[in-house]
Amino acid sequence: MKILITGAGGQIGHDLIGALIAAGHDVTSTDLAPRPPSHAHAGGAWHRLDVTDAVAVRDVFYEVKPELVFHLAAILSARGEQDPRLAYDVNQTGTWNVLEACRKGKVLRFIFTSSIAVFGPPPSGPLPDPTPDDVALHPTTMYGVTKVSGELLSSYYRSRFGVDCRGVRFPGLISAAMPGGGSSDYALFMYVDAVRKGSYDAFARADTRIPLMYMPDAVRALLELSMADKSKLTRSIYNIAAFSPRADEIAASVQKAVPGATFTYTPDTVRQGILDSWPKALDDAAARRDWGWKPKFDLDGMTSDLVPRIRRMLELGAVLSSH
Ligand code: AKB
Repeated sequence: MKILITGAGGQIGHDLIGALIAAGHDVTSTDLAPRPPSHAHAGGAWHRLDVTDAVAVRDVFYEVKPELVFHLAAILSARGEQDPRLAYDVNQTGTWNVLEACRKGKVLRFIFTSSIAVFGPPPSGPLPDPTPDDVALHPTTMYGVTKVSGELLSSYYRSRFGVDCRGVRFPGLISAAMPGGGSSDYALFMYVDAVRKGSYDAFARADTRIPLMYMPDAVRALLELSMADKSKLTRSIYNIAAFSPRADEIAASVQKAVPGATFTYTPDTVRQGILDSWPKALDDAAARRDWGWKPKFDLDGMTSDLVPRIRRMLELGAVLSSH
């Protein structure tokens, strides 16, 4: 299948490109930035593309003629609060531009990557735990606001124009790749800094608990949803879940693989506020029922697979800043 990915230079693109190419697809990756060295192995074509530029988006779609689009381009929650205007432009206008290009280019299927950031505490009290697909959405960040809008636009383009739009609400994602401006990044840096420094001062409290997922499961979810039988799908956007550890439970898991690693907790007001507004766990019953979603990795399974990969990544000289 001819596939185009937006925002391919980020953490998800790093693993998604390789998985799609391994499955035999013809992949064109696009991003504002040139192909990063960390993605050099992935293969396929690479186009520079600013999703806020409607003409550029239209031209790339005209040239590539994709049948399936994975729309990953986004400014994440923490960075979005530093620059809400940029988050609005990339996430809102960018999604509009890509959906318009899908409509005009007769793209068969569009995959939207939403997030737990669409949720926020309702005025009536805390979110249900676990949080189901259908609750009133009260996001607290510009990232969350634009993800809600992207979900609604996806449903609109599906019913109004027949573009087969589907999507998942991702938990915080963890992998041996550069994260970019997320509030859930503390979880990855518990691994990275434990390996490279033997200690990590987390920007979240020890009792912080949000849904998390290991990247191989996240990429598999995208592949499975994108290939699922349309007649089985009862909705366009699905919660998906894996595990929901407290930060100090992640620390205990890391310590099994990196003995002696120590952790301290110095919450950052803005990012802690964002983390506290998110669900503690997600109910993903609809995804399990409709397209057979099931995660393979639990926390300790992820830890044993991830730590050697982080060691390799650091040996290869990746530069990651913890804050
Ligand atoms: C973020 O922290 O902003 C993202 C997300 C949970 O969507 N990783």
